[in-house]
Amino acid sequence: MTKLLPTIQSPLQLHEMSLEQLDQVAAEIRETLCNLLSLRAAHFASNLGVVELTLALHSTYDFLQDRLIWDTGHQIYPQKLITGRYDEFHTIRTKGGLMGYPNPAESDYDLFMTGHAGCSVSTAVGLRSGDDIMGRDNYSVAVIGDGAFPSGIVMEAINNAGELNSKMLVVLNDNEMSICPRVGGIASYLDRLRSNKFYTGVKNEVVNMLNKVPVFGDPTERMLFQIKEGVKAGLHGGMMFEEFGFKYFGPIDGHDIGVVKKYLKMVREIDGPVLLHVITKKGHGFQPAAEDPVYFHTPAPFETAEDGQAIPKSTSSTKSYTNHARDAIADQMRHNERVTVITAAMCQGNKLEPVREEFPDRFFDVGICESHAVAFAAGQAKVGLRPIVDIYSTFLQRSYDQIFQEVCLQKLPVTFMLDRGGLTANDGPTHHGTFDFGYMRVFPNMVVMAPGDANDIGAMLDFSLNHDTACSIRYPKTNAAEISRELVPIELGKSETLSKGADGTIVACGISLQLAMEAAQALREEGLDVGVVNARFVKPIDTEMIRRCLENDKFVVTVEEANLMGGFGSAFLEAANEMRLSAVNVHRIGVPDEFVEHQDRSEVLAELKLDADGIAETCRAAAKQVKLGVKV
Ligand SMILES: Cc1ncc(C[n+]2csc(CCOP(=O)(O)OP(=O)(O)O)c2C)c(N)n1
Repeated sequence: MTKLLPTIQSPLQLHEMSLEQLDQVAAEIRETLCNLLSLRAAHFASNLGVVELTLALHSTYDFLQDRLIWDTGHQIYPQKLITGRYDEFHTIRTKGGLMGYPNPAESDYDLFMTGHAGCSVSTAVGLRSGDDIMGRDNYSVAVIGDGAFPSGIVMEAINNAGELNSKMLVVLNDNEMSICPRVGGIASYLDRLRSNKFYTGVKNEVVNMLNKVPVFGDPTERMLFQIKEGVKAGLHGGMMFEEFGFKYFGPIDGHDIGVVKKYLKMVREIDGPVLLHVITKKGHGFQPAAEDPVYFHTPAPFETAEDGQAIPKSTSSTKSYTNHARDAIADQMRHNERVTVITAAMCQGNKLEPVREEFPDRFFDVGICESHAVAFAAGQAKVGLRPIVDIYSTFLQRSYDQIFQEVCLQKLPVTFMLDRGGLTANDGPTHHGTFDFGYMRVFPNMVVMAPGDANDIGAMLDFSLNHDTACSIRYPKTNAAEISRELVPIELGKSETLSKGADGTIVACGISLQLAMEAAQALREEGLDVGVVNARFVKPIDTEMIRRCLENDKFVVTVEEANLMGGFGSAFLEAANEMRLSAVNVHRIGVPDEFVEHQDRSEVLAELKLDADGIAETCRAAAKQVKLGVKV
């Protein structure tokens, strides 16, 4: 059979296709996803789950006129494949290749660059409002998963859309999963909508009615009748949405392109906001992913055995920072009953499953609700607990005001374990955790730390849980080195000097420590004597160490996997200025004031001169500037 997918340059071609042809395209998309994504870590199960939904949307509407926002953005792959990016698809998540999230620079079909969950409905309401003001007669669609749906901002958007009576559609893609099984009251409500016989009856009634109407060229009168009946039927289910001014339809089978298309055609005729509840299955069409969607959210590269099982190609034997953090948390919970741990839907990413099993009463998955997670932790801290918010650095940005008001302003001892701090590589700009030094250190009552190696992480957690204000401990996604040395205990605002150098010092903050040591070793072999300091604290910063460096060293290089603006190096310069010490020979390496593209970790470190070679190169240049006679 001739393949159709490679011939699709524009989704408008889908409008001309029969349901059989659309089903064929769906199968080809699924095959393409399975072939490529087994070779490379990428979002897998979510994309397999929205193949038919994507085709139904793009074959019914024209999203160069209409507007489509995919919530979170990780399920954008089928859209990429049908919007002129099929030939480049093999480059996805590689340097210079397609991004693993929507990217307006790649295609006009990707409206916003997203990767954080929860904002699609707000954006769609805004698009609708803007298009209304501009006098455009188009349609605004948000597709949001049941995991993202409980995010507070979704409620804010629904509230607003109801009041504006926006002519728009929210497609609720209900696959019963966030990354882990979804949690909370809204999840239970959706379960009831899915399973209640009455609603199913209503659904069938509507489907039967719709089945009488041909997909193409419906006579207007029949369509109007159908809408009226549909609205009536909708009133019986989804009351919660109806109360907010939405018309609710569903649940419908999101893998049946014909059914979804019929509903899409129908709801477009309705004035005011509509919620279409679509049931899909994560991993649909690839058995191992359908059976274990948690693992297959972003699986490591795998091979498919003859019996259909997926076998990971390699596993790392070195323990990651995430695992060290998890073990340190569990250890603290074993010894202190006041310690709790809170995750915002990232139990799997933070490897917290064993903690969830061992301490079910002190483990809280609050869903994709970061603001709530932080305010909730503040409440627990107020009454005497020692909560740990275990969260990705980039997602904590969603709770900035709660860190300020609920935690710091109240001087509450909440511990923030910031995972994925630093450059997260192939995910790209939406996921790099490089802003946290800057955004955390500005708040009074906040201590900011970064472990230099695996040993530091447990010690820092122990320090934090015995400290009387909030503390943030940030560490990267990577494996954790164990630097052999006599361990110096963590002391507030004190760095650790690993080696002294007659010429200069590299002050490394966090993950860069190991690379700084490699750079120093290489430089020593060239005759440049450079010492290495493990900064440990961004705040309070070690002013004694800074004074010592600036008074004795010919140059200092600060290194951090964080934005230079507001980061550790900035804090270093501020402290120097406070002490009225000259910092002209201080050189900072970190992330410049721009968004960093997706690429492999080694590539991004090299690009930003954050690898051992880059650190050494900066030291040589610094030495040359102070005329240390080094060949550069
Ligand atoms: C603000 C935010 N918090 C956490 C995440 C991590 N995350 C990525 S996908 C996902 C689950 C999303 O579930 P759902 O909305 O149901 O979408 P599906 O995977 O089913 O497509 C989570 C928690 C994120 N992307 N953004």
